[in-house]
Amino acid sequence: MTQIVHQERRLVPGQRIGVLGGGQLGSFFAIAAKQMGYEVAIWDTDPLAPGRLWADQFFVAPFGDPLTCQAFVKEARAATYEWDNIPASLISAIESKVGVYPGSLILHLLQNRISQKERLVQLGFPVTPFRGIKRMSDLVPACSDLGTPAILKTATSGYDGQGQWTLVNKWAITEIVKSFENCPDPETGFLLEKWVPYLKELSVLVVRDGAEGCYTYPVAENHHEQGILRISFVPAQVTASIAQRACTLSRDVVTALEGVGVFCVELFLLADGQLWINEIAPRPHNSGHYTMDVCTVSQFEQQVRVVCGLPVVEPTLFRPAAMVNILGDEIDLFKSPKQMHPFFAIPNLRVYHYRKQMTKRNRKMGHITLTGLNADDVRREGELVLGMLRHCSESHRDSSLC
Ligand code: AIR
Repeated sequence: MTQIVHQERRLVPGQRIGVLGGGQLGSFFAIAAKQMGYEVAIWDTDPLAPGRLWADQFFVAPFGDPLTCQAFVKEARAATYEWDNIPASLISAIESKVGVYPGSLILHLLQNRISQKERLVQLGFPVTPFRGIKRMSDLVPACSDLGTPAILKTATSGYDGQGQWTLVNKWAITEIVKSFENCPDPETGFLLEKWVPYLKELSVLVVRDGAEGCYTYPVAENHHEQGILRISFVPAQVTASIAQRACTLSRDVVTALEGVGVFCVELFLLADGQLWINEIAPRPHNSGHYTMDVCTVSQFEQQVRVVCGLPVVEPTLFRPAAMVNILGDEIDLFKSPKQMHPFFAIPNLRVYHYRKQMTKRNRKMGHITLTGLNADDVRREGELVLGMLRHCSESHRDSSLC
């Protein structure tokens, strides 16, 4: 795959930016872009994708549809994407006409977990021990080699905990081998990762314009449930030296990969203070939503700036924040005034409703941000609100059954 580098990117308000993907990340991008005077064309495969509500123009077609691709590049003066699974070949085709940030080469590299890890190792960055699994018959030897527990992830496509299995023992491995005897995608295969007894999961947003500008956001501390981000705190409760090392490592890796755009580097902090890279996403990230509430410039505005060739800037955090995801039918609480009021009565709380038409178990339907002056208080309040969300939706579920 080759990538044409478009040196000149200087979009002015009134011109249109193309976005591949119209989920919550594409929607927040569109809101930031429109606030800055730009127009936005969104392309999604789902006619009900929330991005349709914010876009000036909305294309619905499978990614790769040649006619839509033609129409898209006619409209857009530059483009970006909000989902790692957009085919890199489509980004490459768009790139032959207009600049896309991040480009097709880095997307191609990062969207396959095996090639991503191999490249990081080649560049000398610390990663979790792993094996690429091309055939299911490779799994048993790889498990004995790495040891269990281990996590099996599809090499491509999985996100938000989908396409991941925890292998705890031999029995689980045999079950997996059986269920994948007809491996759905033998071409791309799986990544097997040793389970790391980490202390904390951290993430750092990096914005890089490809020239001099490269900045990191403060480190976020993330707590997952079933592979899905549940709650995130900023700044992370780590020492200043760990925070600094996390930011330097994240900036270094995006620079080494020559990334241009907004990236999120997910890290594991081990008990001995080591930091290992878990995964890099070539886009804004769920753990960076706090930037819309407590930073001088949000992750989405920085993405607009990179795409339009405007200066990217060093972000400043005004206040600590906690971010709680609203998952699955928890969003139903926001259909009833009685259920919603207690949340809106909390003065330092904001609700973001993604307006997804279909509720699915564990689907990200919205999020809540809490802000305050004291990091410990915000952390406590974040946990309380998460408890409230869980408790109220359980009662709501029970009462709807009656
Ligand atoms: N997303 C992208 N990578 C990971 C995530 N969570 C965001 C993007 C994408 C949306 O989640 O905004 O469009 C897809 O969410 P869903 O609920 O439709 O699967």
